[in-house]
Amino acid sequence: MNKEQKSFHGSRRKEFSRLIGRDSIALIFGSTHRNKSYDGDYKFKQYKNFYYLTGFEEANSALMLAPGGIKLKSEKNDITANEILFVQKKDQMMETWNGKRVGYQNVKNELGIENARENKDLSFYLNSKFLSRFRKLYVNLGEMLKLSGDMETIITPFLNMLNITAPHVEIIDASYLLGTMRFVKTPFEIKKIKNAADVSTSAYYETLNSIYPGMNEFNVQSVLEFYYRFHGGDDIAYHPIVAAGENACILHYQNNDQHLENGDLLLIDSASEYNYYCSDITRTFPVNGKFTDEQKLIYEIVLKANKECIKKIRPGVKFSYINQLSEKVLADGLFDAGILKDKKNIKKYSLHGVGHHIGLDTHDAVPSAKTGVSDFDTLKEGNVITIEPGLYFTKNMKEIPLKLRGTGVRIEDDILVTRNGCLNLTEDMIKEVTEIEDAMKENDSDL
Ligand SMILES: [Mn+2]
Repeated sequence: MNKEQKSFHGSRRKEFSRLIGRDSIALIFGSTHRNKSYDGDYKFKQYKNFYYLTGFEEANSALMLAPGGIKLKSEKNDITANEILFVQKKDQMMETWNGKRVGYQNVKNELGIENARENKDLSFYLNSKFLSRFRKLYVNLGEMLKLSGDMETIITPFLNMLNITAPHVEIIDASYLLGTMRFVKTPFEIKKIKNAADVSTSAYYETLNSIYPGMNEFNVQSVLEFYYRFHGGDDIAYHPIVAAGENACILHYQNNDQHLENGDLLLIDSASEYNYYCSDITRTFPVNGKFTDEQKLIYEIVLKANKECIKKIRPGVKFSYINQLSEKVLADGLFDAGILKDKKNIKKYSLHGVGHHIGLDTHDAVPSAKTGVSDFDTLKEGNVITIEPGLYFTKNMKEIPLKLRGTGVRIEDDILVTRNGCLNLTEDMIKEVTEIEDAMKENDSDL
């Protein structure tokens, strides 16, 4: 791990320790392998909060933070420790099959975390006698309950004795507090999100040139994902939506297995992850390279909402205001076009909110503005959010002009809130009607 990354994760541990205070202890578990079927597992993915604090990608690990210090037995003298990483034991055979393990002796050097032990030593601390010395225990409880294998074995006695421990130490899920930290991104994180956005952007351009009527949604998906990986993206940020025609009206459409019909629009909501950070992009293209007049009308209304919202983003502005603004632009646009008779009905066609925070998670695990806690509704420098207005008309909406039924349009960008305004991290992504039509002119089905 390079110095910059060590310093980022170190600063997160320091800040989290400061927030929980000297009379608290925190235990943040990393993820374990998850079985897919028989003896096959899903590709391993670290828990994002654990990654945030450590940058460590091995399974079966846990981080203990004790801002007030705990005594740790050492080979020579006992030492006072503020941070301990529990990791897998070195094991020649396991490493031959599944890859290298860092080993606790190398943690300080590799990761910059002061102390480390084997994960089985965690048992010594997971009991009432030890934990009762603290006023609060912060643990990623929701994730802890999903641990499997060796880690599940290690935590089971703790869970069984929870009724003995809990009256003495207040047990708190750490996710909320970590979410308050993740709300504002550091320059290190912004670079990663920008990287993810750049990988996605390149892939969209390469894919745009190979869309034509008759191909399948999964053809488009595969070209995109080929280029994510080709450009160094290490995972998809979320299951992609590649939805032609009316499929675009299913917000979390999963199957991506229908043919692209001449004259339909194709909605693509797909993006790459990069070093655990997500981007989130949606574009809507005409399958045959040219928008119909009706499609163009709807597309321009959504594009206007997208742009008007982005224009307003700066520190101090409320996310809920941006949401209202998006609805207003969409409602006004449809009303002026004679499609919407009563602006109050806009939600029937706009369906979802204008955006969300992105970061380690695509829908970033930060406190929700919707709870009405104004701190998290007011945008701050370092927030990264999506702006993704959309309009959706299903085939059974009899009140909508026939030519528009079976159409969904969404345009989504990733926006960094800067000191004086904002920066569109996906500004290189094509989104004007004429640009899209020009870029798709050369497409043909000989590919
Ligand atoms: Mn999104």
